[in-house]
Amino acid sequence: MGAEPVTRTGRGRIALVMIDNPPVNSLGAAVRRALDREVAAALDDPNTAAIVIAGKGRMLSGGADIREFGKPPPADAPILPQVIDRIERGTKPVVAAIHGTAAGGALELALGAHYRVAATENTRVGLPEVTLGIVPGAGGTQRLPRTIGVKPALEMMTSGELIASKRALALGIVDALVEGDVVDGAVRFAERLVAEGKGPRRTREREDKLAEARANPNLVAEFRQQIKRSARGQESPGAVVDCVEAALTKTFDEALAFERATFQRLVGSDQAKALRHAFFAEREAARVKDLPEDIPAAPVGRAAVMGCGTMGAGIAICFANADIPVRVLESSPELLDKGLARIRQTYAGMVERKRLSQDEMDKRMALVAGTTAMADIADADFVIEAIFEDMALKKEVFRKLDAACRPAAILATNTSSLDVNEIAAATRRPDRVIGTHFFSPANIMRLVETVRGKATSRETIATSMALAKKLGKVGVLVGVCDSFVGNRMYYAYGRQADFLIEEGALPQQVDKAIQDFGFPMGPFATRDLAGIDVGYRIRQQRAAQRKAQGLPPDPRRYSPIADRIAEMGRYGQKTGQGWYRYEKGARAPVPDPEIEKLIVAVSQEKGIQRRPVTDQEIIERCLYPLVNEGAKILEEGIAQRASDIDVVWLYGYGFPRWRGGPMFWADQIGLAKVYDAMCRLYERDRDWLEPAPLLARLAKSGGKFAEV
Ligand code: T1G
Repeated sequence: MGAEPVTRTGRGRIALVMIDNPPVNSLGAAVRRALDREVAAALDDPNTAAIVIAGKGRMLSGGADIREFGKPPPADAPILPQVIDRIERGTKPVVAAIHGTAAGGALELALGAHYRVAATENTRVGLPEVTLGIVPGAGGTQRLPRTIGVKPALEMMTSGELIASKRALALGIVDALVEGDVVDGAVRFAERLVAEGKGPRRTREREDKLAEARANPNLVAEFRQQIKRSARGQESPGAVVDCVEAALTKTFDEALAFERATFQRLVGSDQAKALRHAFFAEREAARVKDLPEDIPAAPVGRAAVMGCGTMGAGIAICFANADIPVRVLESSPELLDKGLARIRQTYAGMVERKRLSQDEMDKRMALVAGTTAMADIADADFVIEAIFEDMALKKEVFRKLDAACRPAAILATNTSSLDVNEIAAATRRPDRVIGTHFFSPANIMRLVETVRGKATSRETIATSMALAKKLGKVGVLVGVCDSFVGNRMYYAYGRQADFLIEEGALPQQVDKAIQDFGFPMGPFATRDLAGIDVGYRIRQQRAAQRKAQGLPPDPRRYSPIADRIAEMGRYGQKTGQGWYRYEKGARAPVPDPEIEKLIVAVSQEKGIQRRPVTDQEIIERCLYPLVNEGAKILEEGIAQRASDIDVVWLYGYGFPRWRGGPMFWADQIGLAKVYDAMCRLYERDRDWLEPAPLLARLAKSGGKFAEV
């Protein structure tokens, strides 16, 4: 924090009140106290005709200080609503100067000002509180609808989206855009107000924008139904609707009190704690424990992707989206053309859906080149191999890349499970070999598991982690083991789903229980989406590898159902049927009696007496072994911290964010309960279910994964 978190200087008769609290000018107690003091002084100063409030550095402000939540507010600092109330009630016009980000309390502060100007470029405003499990707590649910209307305000606040300044102008959030320095622009705007004798325009008094919703009482009710589905169990979106409804039915001050009470109720809720955990966990994951902050990340000016199939094309798109020239290398002109067409189609689809302009598509496509000649990628700084999941093939390719690429180039493999150390050993630069495991579709999913090999250097790690951030990804550093973190845990979860349907459940019951828990999809629908043949091929490969090594077949419990479905040619959505049936052109899974018959037949073959299975048993049988595997991963040092495992599951598998991630969720349940359940499962089924020693220790000591 600067010496003074808020300063006041004079620009003629305009008082400039500047927030200076790096890195994001968060509105913590010291800032609120100083802001209140300086605004009061400016209002009292007879030489001041108007006030501009602005932020130093990168942005106006990232909002309230999230780290203060859950702690009693300091008595000697006003709460944000009090500061905003002083601004709004003031007798002199106040102009908020918005640049960079104005999020949450920052936008609420700006809405309490009488006018708002924003920098044209690189500016985003929004009320993302709902993503933290709360509602705007400083008047946002009352002032935003009064500024832009109820429907747009509901959409902004229940999505938590940040919008660019041009859209903010169109909606009416800001009164003017400023090309140059936003503070100068705001001062000029304030001077004009004074010259024109324009006084304060108090948002609390603006009722015109509420008229439409008042005339259409169904609007709020319909919106509440609409977001109930998308919220998937998260409470805060519905709470936002309640606060906006109060704007229509109560006086401003009564509704403000309702909003504050709602904020106070939610800020201490389990969902808000979990969402705050997720917010900080994502940022913590970028920190590598044994990597000093000063290890330089090498710039990545030119990239190359080896293989332009589904994954390779998706990865190439990530580079183009980040404005990094990328050359894709394929083994034949036909495959290259197919791969480039895949990239072009992806962008064309975005243009069609108005997610991207044609100009932007052309710009990004111009960054993508294709070749079949290895020599053409010799100048790349960072090369990602995304070819077939076969160790021999990968080692051969890495030998060639090692020979072709400049010595400083980093060679990364997109393998989802294979041993990065073995791949690195095929080169003369193992220190510059790393895993960058993207999740499919690579241009959509934000997670990248960055897999450090034994020989991977700290510079290579720093460069790869920085690249993930540059690509807009969430990079999580993991160690080498079979399937790293996400898929290794997913395997433990998927096995239990298979066994549950042998014992009495059906795919649709398991999927519904998992969806009701908050996942976007259950395991069976997910397999149909990914393609059953993918898992089938990997299982066949592993069985063949065991045989080739002279090992006996894997003795652990195994369900043949998935293999049989694959052998029926039912690969899932891509063939119109898999675990479910799909009507032509539709993606909604329809339970298929054929599959139920197959499942019952396997239960009989195995001599399993089918029985009713409860949803609670499904959750425990699928998710506790997932947590148990996470505990083993943590203990083996494959993940740096429990919260990293949470980040993998939040961004790679859609674990409900308002539950914080599997390890946070288990801590909330209590590890003794999870451990006892694992002991019972292990007692009955043995198999992979032996409780992890770390889980046992923490359960007995009353500890949490978060403390490891
Ligand atoms: N409070 C505390 N710390 C924050 C913070 C905040 N609001 N925002 C960021 N940080 C920390 C972050 O943890 C990181 O710390 C560093 O600042 C840089 O962040 C009353 C109640 C503003 C768009 O939800 O979206 O207002 O890791 O890496 O990429 O109704 O931060 O360096 O130790 O993300 O440039 C609502 C949250 C709060 C916005 C900047 N506000 N922040 O992104 O930097 S609730 C938000 C962001 C509220 C009111 C309610 C982003 C950013 P460290 P960063 P960035």
